[in-house]
Amino acid sequence: MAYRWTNDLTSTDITPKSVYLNRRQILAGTVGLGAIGLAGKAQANDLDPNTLEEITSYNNFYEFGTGKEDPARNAHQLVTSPWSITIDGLVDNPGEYALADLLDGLSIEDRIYRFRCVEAWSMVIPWNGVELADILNKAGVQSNAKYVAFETVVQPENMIGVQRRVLDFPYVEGLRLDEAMHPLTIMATGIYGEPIANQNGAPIRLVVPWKYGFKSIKSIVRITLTEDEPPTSWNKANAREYGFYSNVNPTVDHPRWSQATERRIGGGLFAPRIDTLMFNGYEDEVASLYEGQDLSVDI
Ligand SMILES: Nc1nc2c(c(=O)[nH]1)N[C@H]1C(S)=C(S)[C@@H](COP(=O)(O)O)O[C@H]1N2
Ligand SMILES: [Mo]
Repeated sequence: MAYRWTNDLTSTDITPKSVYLNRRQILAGTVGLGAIGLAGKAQANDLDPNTLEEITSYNNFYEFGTGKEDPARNAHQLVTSPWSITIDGLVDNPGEYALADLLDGLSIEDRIYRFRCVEAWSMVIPWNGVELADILNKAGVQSNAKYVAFETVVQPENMIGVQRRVLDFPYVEGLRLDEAMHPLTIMATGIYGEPIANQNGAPIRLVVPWKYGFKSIKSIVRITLTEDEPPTSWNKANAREYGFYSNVNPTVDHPRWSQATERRIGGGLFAPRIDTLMFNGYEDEVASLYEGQDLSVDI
């Protein structure tokens, strides 16, 4: 089956080919440094997808260890079938939904998104998934719901990081309802047309492309609609460093490092850092969600 990747950005956001700097060409040595004036100039933050090998071998999934290579080594232990998601709280149709029933009738879309970790590395990932809004609409969101809370599965016998208590598990995350209903917010079930690898959050994980990667919670087993802002794992671990919103923002530094630039995985040892974009490049689509908020306060 041929995949046609739909671009998430409007045409004005797409870097013209003439100024486009392809890191694979640089790696292959087919673009001379002099010709492109590389010295001292940040590389364009383009949408050239990472390879599946890169996407599945450099991960954060603390349930399987804190090292970047630990999830690829350990996540085969994750049991992903059968899988169900409990949807509860302020919904009309609460219950435990088998994954296939939840996805039934929903369209699986292809979305190439930038993915920016708060640690200042990034990738471009071609996801397959459904809009979270479609799932929430199936459950029927009640009018008093204001937030959505998410929870990752805990399989202590299969998860070395849970055994070692490297974080307070289950991993939990949350979004404001308008963020959750935004069309860019997806529940991913695949990458490159393949079922999502265990280390990337099989069988289904959240992807919120304008927020730091830790908001994109993996291997979800519970979704709860709430009236109050739900607790989130990294905020519980260190509230000073990780806020509830965690929108990608090059002008608000992490207390211990700059967020102005990032290292694109796969660029090679000498690749220049690239500029981090406001809302990770999705400003036109999502800035209106935060009108009237001070984003240096609501971190
Ligand atoms: N359950 C769970 N979800 C998680 C994490 C985690 O440790 N546990 N790590 C987060 C962080 S910090 C990042 S950057 C992304 C990494 O996603 P990837 O490994 O698919 O690139 O997953 C996020 N979701
Ligand atoms: Mo991250």
